[in-house]
Amino acid sequence: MNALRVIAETIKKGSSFLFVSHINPDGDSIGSQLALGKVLEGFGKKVTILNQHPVPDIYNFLYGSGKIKNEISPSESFDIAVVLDASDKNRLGDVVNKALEKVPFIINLDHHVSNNKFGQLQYLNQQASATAVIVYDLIVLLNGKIDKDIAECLYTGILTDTGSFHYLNTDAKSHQVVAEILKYGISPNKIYEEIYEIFNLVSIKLLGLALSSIEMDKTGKIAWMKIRKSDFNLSSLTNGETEGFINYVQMLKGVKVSLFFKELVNDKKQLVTKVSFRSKEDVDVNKIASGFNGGGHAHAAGCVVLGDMDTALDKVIKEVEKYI
Ligand SMILES: [Mn+2]
Repeated sequence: MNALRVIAETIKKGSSFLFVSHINPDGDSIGSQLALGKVLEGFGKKVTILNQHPVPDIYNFLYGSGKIKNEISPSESFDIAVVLDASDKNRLGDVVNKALEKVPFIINLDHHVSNNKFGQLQYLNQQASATAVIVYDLIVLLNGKIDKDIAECLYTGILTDTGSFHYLNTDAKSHQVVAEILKYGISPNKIYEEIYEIFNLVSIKLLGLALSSIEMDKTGKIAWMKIRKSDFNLSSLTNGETEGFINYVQMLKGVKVSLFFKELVNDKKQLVTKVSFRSKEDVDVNKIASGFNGGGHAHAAGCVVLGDMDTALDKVIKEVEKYI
């Protein structure tokens, strides 16, 4: 039996679920959690969604986003946990890992190449452009009822993980799923505006700063932008406000690897630098990011390097040069 079918059968038997995903949640992780959550609630099941970090403001328009928790009472118990869009338990954060300790059964649904196959049941499909594509197939297997809210959540996952349908992972299947969910009356125009056109003033100035920081190596094949912690202090920013910034680096002609360095303080109060990678052609940035305990996909990946921006920049660029 197909692994996804086994997962559907298992889910049918459960009654209380904990849905979790990676730290710094994005459109795919949140959209996938909310879509599957509403379908299971339609079957009368109890679903609690928990993430380490809050929903970025740009995804607040999604149905149910206000119900996503960042902590839960230790007395709560669940039959089954579903981990969506996370390659590794370490990517879930302390709060989520603590909550998972008490759940007897874990289902792992993901599309990252770097997934390390944790959990009792897994459905790992690297071909899927987004976890939302996998969730769509699962909903079909469950005979779940899709409505406009669910369709918006799935669309958001596919839209953001394909970079608005232009990344290399964009394929026929992504468009087939989108064609199906468009039947529920969602507006691609409205969703695009919600996610990409609702910049606030601080965020657009930050983009200006990031753009003017762009540098290139001497080969012209590696380019990067950066935002320092001192820039962030301009205002309290959520992660969503730098969404899509890296695409501007990728627009530079001849560039094969684009990087975005963001210096910040993590939950343990350490100074760290978050690095996002994008690549073209044959450069596998998942491999490079994995060398820094990160990962992702061949053409889009990320990692977090302990220490300030300059140290991280030096280490990461040196490593990228080996792949050019
Ligand atoms: Mn994803």
